Amino acid sequence: MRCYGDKPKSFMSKVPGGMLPVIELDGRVVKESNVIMSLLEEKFPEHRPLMPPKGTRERLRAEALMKLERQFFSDWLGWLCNGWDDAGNRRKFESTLTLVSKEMEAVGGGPYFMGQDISLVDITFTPMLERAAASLAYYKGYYMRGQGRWPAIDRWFDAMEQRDTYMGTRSDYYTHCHDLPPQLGGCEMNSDGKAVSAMLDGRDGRSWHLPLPPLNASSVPEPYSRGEHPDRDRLQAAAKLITNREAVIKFGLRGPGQTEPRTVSAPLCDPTAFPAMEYEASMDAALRIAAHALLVGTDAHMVSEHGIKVSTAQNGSNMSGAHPTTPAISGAEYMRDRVCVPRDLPYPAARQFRAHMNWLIDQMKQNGQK
Ligand SMILES: N[C@@H](CCC(=O)N[C@@H](CS)C(=O)NCC(=O)O)C(=O)O
Repeated sequence: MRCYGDKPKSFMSKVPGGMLPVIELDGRVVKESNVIMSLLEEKFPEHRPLMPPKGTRERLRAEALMKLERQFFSDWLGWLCNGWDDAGNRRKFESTLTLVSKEMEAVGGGPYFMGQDISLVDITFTPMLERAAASLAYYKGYYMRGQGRWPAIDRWFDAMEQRDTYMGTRSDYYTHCHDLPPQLGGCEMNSDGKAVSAMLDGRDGRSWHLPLPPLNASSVPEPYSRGEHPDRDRLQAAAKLITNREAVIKFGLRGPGQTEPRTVSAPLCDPTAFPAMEYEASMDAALRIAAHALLVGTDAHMVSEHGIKVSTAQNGSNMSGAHPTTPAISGAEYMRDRVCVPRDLPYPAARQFRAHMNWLIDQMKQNGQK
């Protein structure tokens, strides 16, 4: 599996299968995530243990919960990746989710599987629960969170999302829904998924456009229990854009650089894409307008007429039929669709960035019509 391009030779020589995660500890290369977690637990005992001591009832329960995670994984994919027997696969998934939820409630005082404190059980479940919530909303129009049906699952997510360590690794629904199919070999959309996927992809004409609706723990389709701070989120997006100016321009210019439709296993992550640097001046001018709007607002009178003119001055005469549009527009679209959470920005800031890219695109299109 090489969904995201070739890995360096130095890595492949140690991990011939090319799979992640992997660690090298005391000269030993360890590849399975559950083995990695146990090894770290064993090698670095100077912290609160994340597993109960061997031979205790709690330990047996933790081990049984690890097996339940495998069942959850299998029933989640059994529904997500199959187009047949939608109702049956959904029932199977729901009955396992109910078991998971009951286990979260089993030890009083929750919110975690083993009670008050996070453990390896939570860490094992985290990637699967997070991806299940995202992918089932997108492909099946099905909300696991925030519906009142599994309050223990909601409490678990809320508790996890108060942890900075978790938020440093957590993706948003959009990112997951586009990185899962290359890994899984495809996901199956049912008729309920169509409207939700349009919302999550910003294709509904509203969800990625200004003014953005408020973001909170009961937001649909993507709840966000920490809420948002729009001013700070916009500032964060602007800071990232400005401090990475050169790399961002080059990345955006991959948009007009794609002269042919490309067949890559992960369309949003094309390791062989190349930038059309001849349009650098336009892309730079366009992104300056976006940075300005993120910092001070989008009021029409604040938008620099000059900037818009520069950003749209170059026409795509060097571009083939694949993108018969202004290069800076194609660049802004390319970037809008590829902002990755959390690699590039946290979700609330990424959302602001995507919406400001759409606003910028509208400004450039309107200028083209004048
Ligand atoms: N059993 C492994 C799963 C390994 C695995 O499937 N890794 C995927 C990412 S989740 C991978 O490395 N894919 C390689 C690629 O896409 O290039 C574990 O849990 O550690």
